[in-house]
Amino acid sequence: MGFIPSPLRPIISPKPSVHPENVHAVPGRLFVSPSSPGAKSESALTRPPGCVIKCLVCLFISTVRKETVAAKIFVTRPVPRAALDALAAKYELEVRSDDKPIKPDQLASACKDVEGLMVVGARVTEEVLKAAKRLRAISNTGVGYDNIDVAGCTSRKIPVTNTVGVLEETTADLAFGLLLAVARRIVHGDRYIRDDRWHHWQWNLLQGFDVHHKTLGIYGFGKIGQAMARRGRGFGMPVIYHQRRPAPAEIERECGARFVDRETLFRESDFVSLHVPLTTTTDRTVAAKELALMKPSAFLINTARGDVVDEAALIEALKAKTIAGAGLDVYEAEPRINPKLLALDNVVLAPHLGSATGEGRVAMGEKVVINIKTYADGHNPPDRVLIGVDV
Ligand code: 8YV
Repeated sequence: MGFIPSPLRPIISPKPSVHPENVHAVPGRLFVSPSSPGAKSESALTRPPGCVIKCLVCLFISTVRKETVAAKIFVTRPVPRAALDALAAKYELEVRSDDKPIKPDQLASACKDVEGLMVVGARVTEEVLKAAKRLRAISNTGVGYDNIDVAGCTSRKIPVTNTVGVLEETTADLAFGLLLAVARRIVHGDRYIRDDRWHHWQWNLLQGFDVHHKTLGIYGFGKIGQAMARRGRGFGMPVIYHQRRPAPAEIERECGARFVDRETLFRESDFVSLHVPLTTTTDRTVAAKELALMKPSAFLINTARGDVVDEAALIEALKAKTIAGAGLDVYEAEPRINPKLLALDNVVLAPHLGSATGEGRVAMGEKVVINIKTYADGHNPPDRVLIGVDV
């Protein structure tokens, strides 16, 4: 199916291109219109694929009225320029220039007359969906989509996409980095030097734990878990994993990983790395019981979601040294960090940096563009999130 015109937002003569030179520098909102007068009218953003007759009528009406029509997309934060340019060539964009979370009521009011929503670190709640009467598609910039009321979107026939396939290796890099940092006390060492406390080499100075050839346990063996397994293999680590069902044999072979039951994973691993999505079943799935199964010399690494772990139980385990330490990138109430965590010496903390590389961000932006354009062109977007499907 070709493009489908929008009956919703006629723009009689598109404004000239207003490409953001530097979206971070623009106060308030930045409005970007389709960049060329020939910009195609859009699209399935205004109607789900299949409404051919209605759309042909719309095409007729808009042709007769000699109007160029563009779907409007709201972008919740500044994203890489290339992605904005690509979208601005076809759609009317409104880009929020503030790189901070947007409040639900502000998002609700920003979404009132948009057909597309590019979500960057924002929550899409029922309040937002209720207000966004024209919304036809949501593209989430991230793999996890627990920030979006997918059930509410599904009941309104609003497809949701994520950015699968571009940030798994990047996130696994950070997970393995946290693992090394906490086991080998790299952050402690850095602090030690900066505090001007290093005056001579010492046998006992900042002794950590070996990583190589230790058992790596992966909880959640999706693409990030698999990328983590490959890193472990490079360090000569036996890799075990758990998820609801074993992965296909060829994936196990390629990652050198062995399926074990949940209890074995916590009991036998020297490092447990969490890679499950946050769902109602994984909410606080790592609690006192699981932590009690772990060896006193074992470490917990969490780059998944803070709510996957019962943080109070983790703090207790770290305090009592029933586990050796933790490397965390995500938190129950982020960006607020429990002060008890800050007081602990056996934990390395990162501020949700899993996908935070220049290359990663550009790739995420490209993915969003592909998803929006594919859907707008009347096809199923490649990264469509399906409700009830486990990652
Ligand atoms: C995102 C993430 O950058 O992809 C994910 O699931 O956690 C992050 O890397 C973040 O969610 C903002 O969209």
